[in-house]
Amino acid sequence: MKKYQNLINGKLMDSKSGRTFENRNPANWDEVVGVFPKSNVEDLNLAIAAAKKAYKKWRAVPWPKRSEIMRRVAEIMIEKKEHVAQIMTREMGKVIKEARGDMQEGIDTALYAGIEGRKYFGYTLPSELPNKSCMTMRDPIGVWGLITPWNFPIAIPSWKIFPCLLSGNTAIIKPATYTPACVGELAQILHEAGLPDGVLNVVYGGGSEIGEGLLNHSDIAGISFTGSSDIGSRIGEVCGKTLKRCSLELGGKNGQVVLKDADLELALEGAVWGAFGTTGQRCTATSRLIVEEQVYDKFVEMLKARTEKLKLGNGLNEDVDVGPTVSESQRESIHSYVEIGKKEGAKLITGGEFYTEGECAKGWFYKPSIFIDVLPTMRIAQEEIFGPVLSVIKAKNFTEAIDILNGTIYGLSSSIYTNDLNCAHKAIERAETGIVYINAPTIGAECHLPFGGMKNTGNGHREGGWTAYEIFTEIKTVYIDYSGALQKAQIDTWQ
Ligand code: UN1
Repeated sequence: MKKYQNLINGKLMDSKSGRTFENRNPANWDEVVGVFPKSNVEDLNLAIAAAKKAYKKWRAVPWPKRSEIMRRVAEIMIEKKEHVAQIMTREMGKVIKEARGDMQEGIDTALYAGIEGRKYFGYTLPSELPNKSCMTMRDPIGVWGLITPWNFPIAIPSWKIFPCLLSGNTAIIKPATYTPACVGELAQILHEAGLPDGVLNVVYGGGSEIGEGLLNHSDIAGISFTGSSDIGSRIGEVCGKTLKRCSLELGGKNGQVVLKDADLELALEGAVWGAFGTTGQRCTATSRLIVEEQVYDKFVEMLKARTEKLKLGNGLNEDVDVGPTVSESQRESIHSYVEIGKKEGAKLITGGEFYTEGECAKGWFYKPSIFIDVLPTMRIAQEEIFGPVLSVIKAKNFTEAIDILNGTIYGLSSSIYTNDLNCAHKAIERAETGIVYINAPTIGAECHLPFGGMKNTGNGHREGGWTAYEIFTEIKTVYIDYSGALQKAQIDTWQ
């Protein structure tokens, strides 16, 4: 068990409140992973003041120099990959292979930031008037509040921290209370890499105190949040009122479509990985499987058999496929959806209960669960469950499958398995999701491409790639008049 402290202005410190909280291993609730300060508004105000002070100097550091720090971050993350991956598995349960992948996504994002600082260009444009030039450049925005979830404890903080800081902003990060240790390790890496004091501050604590505090503080220029649509909508409301920049990455109800001509073995591997990888706790997880009727019965049979082979257990064991859910309350919430599904008349063909074999009795394990004969209107086909529950829906044909795919309030990720080129292209055109996969599962986005969703999944921003830098910067338009005379746009003519 390790004691973590807030990081404010480059110094590690306890909360002024004197309060602490623990986080525990969801695979073995007896194990305390770390103890963290339960911060209050006084801590937060100190952090915001430090970030405000650091901003002036940091924004003046040339982009390529800021970029060099990010490259160094990547190097240290590579050295510490296994160490942090082990902490991650212990603090939120994902299996060790996936924890390494999560860390790798952070490394890739840092490497991307390590070159982006040398190539972040604007536009140059001609002027309507002679002896005048025009261009655009990008400015940082100020002090950001970064509020991150527990399901990708390194990757998602990395998506926010690196572009935010590389753009010349400073920030306060409030990590999820289930996964504070990973962010603590990441902040330490940033400081080892030479990040100046106050540029990134870590304040641990709950959403109602620290999240709300960030949201309502007049010195915070922007909020970047990943989490539920309910909280996101509240954040958007306050940011709208106070005119803060706001980027929201919210819920999903992602569907995988399997058409009659698909390679069923391939579609099967995709469905099992998409639905039960990370114990279904990804915003990109496959939550609905939409299967064309000609192959429905066969595919359901294959799916049940394959799912029942998955090995549950402590994610630190290399041969385990599915780890625990993150907490007791998360498991309860997942189970309540299974009860809802049964009441709605869907047919549960496997799972639907806690898994308590041997050592697993000490953790929050839930059996991978499949409902078949689900109707698109049922709650289990509409609401985000965030757990290992897959709803299988039968579709008459391609057109109906795409209608079902699009028939939710969310629009993050979708997947279509087919060997018919025309269907693949039609699906790409019609899918109302920010990410579309052809012959690949709904999970597995790469850090150099835009990541985000349509409809209630967000508010139009895209993390990842170059688009993340659009979130964290303002465009500045510059006109340079070298005529030596007053030239009036729209009034003077060139003749
Ligand atoms: C998330 O689920 O919140 O595409 C992020 C994926 C990962 C990121 C998921 N690279 O599944």
